Amino acid sequence: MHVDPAPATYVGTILTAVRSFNQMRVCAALDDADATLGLDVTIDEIIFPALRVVGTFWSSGTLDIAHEHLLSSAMARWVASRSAVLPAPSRRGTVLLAAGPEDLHTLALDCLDLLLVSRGVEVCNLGAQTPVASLLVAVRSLHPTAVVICSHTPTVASPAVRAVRAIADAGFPVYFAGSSFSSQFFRQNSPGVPLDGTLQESADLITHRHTTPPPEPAVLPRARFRQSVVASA
Ligand code: B12
Repeated sequence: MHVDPAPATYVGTILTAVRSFNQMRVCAALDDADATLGLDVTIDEIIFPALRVVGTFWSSGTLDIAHEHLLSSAMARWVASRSAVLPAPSRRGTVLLAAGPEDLHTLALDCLDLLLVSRGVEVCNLGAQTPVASLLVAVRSLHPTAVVICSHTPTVASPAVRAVRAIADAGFPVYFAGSSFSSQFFRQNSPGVPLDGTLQESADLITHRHTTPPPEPAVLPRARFRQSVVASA
């Protein structure tokens, strides 16, 4: 009997690969997980937990920063290669993604990008360290149906909070994600909607609230089609 490995087994495989600096093995484990468990599960139950474990081991000194860099770049490479094989967007509405003005943490944003594109959504991803003024330039040109600001560094949370406020003031729906936005004071006094759930939930919510499916192809009932062909003959 064939039993597919559980997500935790893949996380274990990835951590072993990270310890031995084997980037190819990280990507191979992600390919295998994607093929057996699907993209949403691979991101929420394998990529995110692996990042959390490596982040914790790095801060406690159990792993070196080099291990974290190896995992980050392997994951970035895998996400980019997975994005490259997705079909063109089919839904109406563009979603704008950006990291906070001083934030280098882009991986979660890139994972959300991948999940949105896999649902047929058009995404414009500005990536790391997007200044507030530049964010506004993009917003005014693109007219996105929603904007997501992501920040994971509490020490640089203030500029990220300013980015959220600026988007709301410009009149666009704005969401925020990441540990920089965990302050209750910010949440109670600021516009914007938190994305606290899984990435799959966030991608579903944004897709359904802020984009629309492609129009149905016009279908002519068969009998009427035949009549119109006969009449025109
Ligand atoms: C990878 C990484 C890096 C990489 C980033 C590479 C890249 N391209 O993204 C690099 C090396 C650049 C980096 C740098 C730094 N990092 Co760093 N990093 C991480 C790590 C390991 C993963 C970050 C990540 O992607 N998290 C995503 C998920 C795993 O985070 P989560 O909080 O569990 O997410 C939940 C929710 O917040 C939500 N969510 C989170 N993000 C998102 C995004 C979206 C779009 C959605 C919808 C939902 C969502 O979903 C989850 C719940 O299901 C984390 C560890 C961690 N636990 O996050 C540290 C971490 C965030 N980094 C940390 C630190 C301190 C730094 C540095 C300051 C280190 C330094 N001294 O230079 C710098 C900051 C640089 C800067 N100005 O931004 C600390 C932050 C400490 C804190 N909270 O107080 C952490 C927590 C590590 C730690 N344990 O100490 N980092």
